[in-house]
Amino acid sequence: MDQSDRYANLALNEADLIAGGKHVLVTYIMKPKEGFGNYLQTAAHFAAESSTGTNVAVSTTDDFTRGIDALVYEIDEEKEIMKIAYPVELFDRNVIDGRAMICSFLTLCIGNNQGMGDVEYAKMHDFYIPPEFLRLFDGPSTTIRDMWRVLRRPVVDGGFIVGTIIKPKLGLRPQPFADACYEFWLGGDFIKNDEPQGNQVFAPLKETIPLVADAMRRAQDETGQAKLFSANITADDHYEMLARAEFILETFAENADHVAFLVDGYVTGPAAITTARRAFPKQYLHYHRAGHGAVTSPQSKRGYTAFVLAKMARMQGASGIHVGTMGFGKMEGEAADRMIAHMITEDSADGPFYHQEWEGMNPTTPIISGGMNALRMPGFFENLGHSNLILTAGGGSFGHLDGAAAGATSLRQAEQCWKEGADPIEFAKEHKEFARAFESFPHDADKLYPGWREALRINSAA
Ligand code: CAP
Ligand code: MG
Repeated sequence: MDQSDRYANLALNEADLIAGGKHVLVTYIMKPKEGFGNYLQTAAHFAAESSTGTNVAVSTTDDFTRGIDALVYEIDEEKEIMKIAYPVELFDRNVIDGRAMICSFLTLCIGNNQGMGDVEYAKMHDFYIPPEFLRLFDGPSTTIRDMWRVLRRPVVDGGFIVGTIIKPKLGLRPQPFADACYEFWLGGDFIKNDEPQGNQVFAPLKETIPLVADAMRRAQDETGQAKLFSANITADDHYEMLARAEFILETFAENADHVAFLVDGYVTGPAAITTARRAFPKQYLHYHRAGHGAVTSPQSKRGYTAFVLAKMARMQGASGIHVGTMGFGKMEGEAADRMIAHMITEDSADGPFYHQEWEGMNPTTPIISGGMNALRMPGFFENLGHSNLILTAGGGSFGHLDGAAAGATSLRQAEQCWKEGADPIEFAKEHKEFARAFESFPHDADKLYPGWREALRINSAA
């Protein structure tokens, strides 16, 4: 059935829709399946399935219903671009407080339409939320400023938070785990649980956490600096998340404000993020995104992009979210991914298709992770243009020849090197830990800084 007379209106103008403030706008890259309708017909069917319709007309539809149809307002068949305007009335609101929810946005805009028989593929690349609707999302309640305050840094441009992930990913018993924390904290600021670490039988949470809290106290005494820990509270069950979080806060006691909660938000979904956001509004909420590549990878023609994931995370209230390493680390990504970081930190930012005004919603920190070490950081900062972020380097810290504390120091020096605009090889001559990073990660050193061996006299010293 051709529904394009009802679910498409190509006369609508994007600027007018934005000025009107009554529609959520979404851009997809969509390809119809061969043998079905033409591009506009498939697009219209897509809009119908994503809002008020189905594949046939139903007798219960009335004029009000038709007033809240999603409408295809722009197509570019050549580029496979399809843009749809969704009236905000379509989206579900909480009974308890009238607020909006990301799961409803997902259910409609990237829900059933992902399995339609006449669609070859469709992937969401960008969306725009009108300010009056955006206001109804929680947004972050704590930000990197709260971490900077704990670290006793300036609350504006407080800079680089040097972090790690305790490695190995799994297989440390409580004491070795806490020992690894202590060692890193002698040089670094922030430790996160690796995402699968929770309450395994060989490392029960109720044994591990008290040892980590003790390691934090000892490292703080030793260094005279505040330390931070991002504790994984991810679970299927809302009550389990609360139980873990409460135990952790109670155990860290006087250091409870040094604790962030890590929630794996892609595998658990918006409900788990919101549980943490609403139950513990004073804790920094660390959104880890394991699994997201299944839908966000550039290889995937369905789902949504990493940009979309990050923008949704800010709306949900993530204090920080992993944004990849923009081509400088081990995970998929490219330099242009800095757009993701800008969209979640700025108050007014351009996405690939839409400009978004956040109207004061708190920012979300870009968390940089995945195969990073001191040698890769100067280029990374140069590409991004600032260093107000959290870096977690597992291999880059625990893989340093002189241990995790030296690894952490080498990362801090990498920021200094970039800030001073220094030549990394020259800088290494004056900074031991940074220099030892060259020897620790020689493949990276060869690739990024050819000639380093001679310049740092590595061979001649041997
Ligand atoms: C990094 C990490 C993170 C990835 C996830 C890992 O460890 O802990 O989970 O960064 O990717 O297990 O790989 P390394 P992303 O520092 O040792 O690489 O941040 O892109 O979501
Ligand atoms: Mg990990």
